Amino acid sequence: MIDLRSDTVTKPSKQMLEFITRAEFGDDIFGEDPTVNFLQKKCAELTGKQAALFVPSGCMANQLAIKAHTKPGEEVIVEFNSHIMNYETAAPSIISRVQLLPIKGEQGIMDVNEVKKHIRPKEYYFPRTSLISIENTHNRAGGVIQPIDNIKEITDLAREMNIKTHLDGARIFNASVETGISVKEYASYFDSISFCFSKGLGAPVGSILCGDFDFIQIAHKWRKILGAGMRQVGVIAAAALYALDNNVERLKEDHVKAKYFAEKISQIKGINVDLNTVQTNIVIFSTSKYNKQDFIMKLKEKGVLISSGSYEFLRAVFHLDVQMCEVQEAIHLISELF
Ligand code: TLP
Repeated sequence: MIDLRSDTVTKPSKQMLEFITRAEFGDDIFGEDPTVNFLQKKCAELTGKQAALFVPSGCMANQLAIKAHTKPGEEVIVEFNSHIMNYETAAPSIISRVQLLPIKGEQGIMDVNEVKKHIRPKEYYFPRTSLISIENTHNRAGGVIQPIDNIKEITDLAREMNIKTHLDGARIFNASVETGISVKEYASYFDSISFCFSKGLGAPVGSILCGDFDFIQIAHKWRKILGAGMRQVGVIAAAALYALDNNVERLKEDHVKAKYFAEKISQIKGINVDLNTVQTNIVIFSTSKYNKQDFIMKLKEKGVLISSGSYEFLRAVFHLDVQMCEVQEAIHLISELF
């Protein structure tokens, strides 16, 4: 099977598994896992933040950020198609008891004036806007990179209005290798940043949340409350370290595969792709010939797995477990359906 459903499907490589066997472990509830401590320190340095917290998933990282930045009854501005808005089971309403205010962006990119319009005035009957979150790269928009000037404008506005900012940087390394802007620079505009080891970086599990000491202290407590205090978790932190040391630069190869795939399928009559959105490792496309689920099924029968993106869109994601020859094979098999 050629699995293009997500970059989360990657399996740990032999070298990664060997690296894990050489790592040292301890009980992280006592703060004694040297591998976790090293990973957290490394990520804090990498993002230029005071501290970092290793968590099981990107969802947990985002939810801990919302919890630590807000109080119940407040409001969080997110983009309409963001992961937090769509794929996190309305967790902000459960865990943080806050309301999300979605703003429709252009390809996932919010306009600063729209954001400004939606910041609540101080009248007592409004909720307080306490957090703005930006997703970079933007998953549902097709791996779109948030322009740095736009990030600066929105985060400057937030600071002026005393509003915290969070970067859902699940795929921030994809943005960074493509633009040459360091993760530290991207992070510098935000109060907190999360990113995932379990996506294009190829680790089996894990994400990290970075921010200042007080913020991470609250997140740490809430990680425990949510039952994700982990013990000899250096086992997976080691995989994350291996991923950081070995799998960042190669993300560019996934972008080449995605762009090649998008270019080729855009030439098939009956397939629509907006090539402008294909900036990193995700391709969002649609077809007028098939209904979405039928297309996914037919392609599966041929040996290619893709997923359903948002609404009418289909999604193919490129990662380290899909080789260029498999990309070509997938294009060939798709073209046979037309
Ligand atoms: N995205 C997954 C699915 O949930 C859609 C995927 O296959 O792309 N932020 C962003 C921008 C994400 O894309 C994801 C996962 C997360 C957060 C959550 O990460 P996990 O799955 O580790 O909780």
